[in-house]
Amino acid sequence: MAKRKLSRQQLTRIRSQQAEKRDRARSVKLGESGPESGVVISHFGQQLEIESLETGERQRCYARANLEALVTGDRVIWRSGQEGEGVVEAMEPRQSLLCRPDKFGKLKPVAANITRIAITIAPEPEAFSNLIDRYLVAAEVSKIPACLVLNKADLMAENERKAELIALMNRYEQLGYPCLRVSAASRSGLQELRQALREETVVFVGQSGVGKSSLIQALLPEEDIRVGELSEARAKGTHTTTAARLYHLPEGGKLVDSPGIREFGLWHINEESLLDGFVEFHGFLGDCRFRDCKHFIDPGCGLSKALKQGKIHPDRATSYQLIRDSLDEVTIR
Ligand SMILES: Nc1nc2c(ncn2[C@@H]2O[C@H](COP(=O)(O)OP(=O)(O)O)[C@@H](O)[C@H]2O)c(=O)[nH]1
Ligand SMILES: [Mg+2]
Ligand SMILES: [Zn+2]
Repeated sequence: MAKRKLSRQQLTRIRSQQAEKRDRARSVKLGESGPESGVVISHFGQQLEIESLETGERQRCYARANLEALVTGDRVIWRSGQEGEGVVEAMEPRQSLLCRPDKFGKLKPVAANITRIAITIAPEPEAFSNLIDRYLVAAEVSKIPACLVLNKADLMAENERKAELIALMNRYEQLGYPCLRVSAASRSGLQELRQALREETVVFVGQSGVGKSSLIQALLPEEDIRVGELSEARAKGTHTTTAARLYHLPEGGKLVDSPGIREFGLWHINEESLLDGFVEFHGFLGDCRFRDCKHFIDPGCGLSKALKQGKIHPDRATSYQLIRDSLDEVTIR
């Protein structure tokens, strides 16, 4: 059979059909690229900023409607797309979840997969062990390991409570909470702090004025963190909902920050879970005479006995009772 000769017209048509197919294939690749692993950096209303764990590329995406509310730090499966048209398909199981109440008192998740809560204290404003214990209870209840960061170490030399503060840090160290001494101002201890955070996803919590913003700024020199501003207080007053944001620490590790997270505290605690936060009490609970013992008050209390024997520190016993008495005020039911 003679080779069929194509007319010029036919050739043109075939060529354009092929080009069309190629274009379509390319656009399919762009619009429907394969699923990737990602992490939620932050969110803006309905949209999420996703970072690819494979390429580091960031894109604003929508989440499939059937997903539960995603928060900063969530690991996701997503597909990139044209700008703003990427889609989050699924959420990976969470290792941990930090929650706080919204303005209606309803608990809302604010950050996922946090691995370390850095409770920040300073020589001034004065560090009350009662407040530290509140943060510790909240951390234990969330099942997130805590550590203590004593900032403003440069003010220690002339501080009249220096010995007290050192003893306090030692006590927490003995309870198993790593303690670091740093100064955002003189930059002492910062390298140790960076080192300690290299494998972590950390949040800094603590009372206003201890230097959280200053520390975060020191850890993230490229970012513009507002230091010395009453951003927390202002956020509280106006119910500003500043979404948490995930930052990469230059030497490894991640940091999640928002005014709401810094206030993270004792929200969802009942008497039973309060005991979770006092790790050294656990071994003595079996010694209480009554199953529903009101610890340190009821006769035959195992914790009272341990206190008398010096196995529980008096400050922790006092702290436990103070928090228990205040639970009705702070618990959001
Ligand atoms: N002396 C000293 N002052 C500090 C240090 N870190 C922070 N400050 C100061 O403490 C104040 C509160 O700091 P800020 O970072 O805003 O605290 P935040 O409320 O915990 O975020 C500011 O005036 C800071 O300049 C430090 O290491 N040493
Ligand atoms: Mg601040
Ligand atoms: Zn008891």
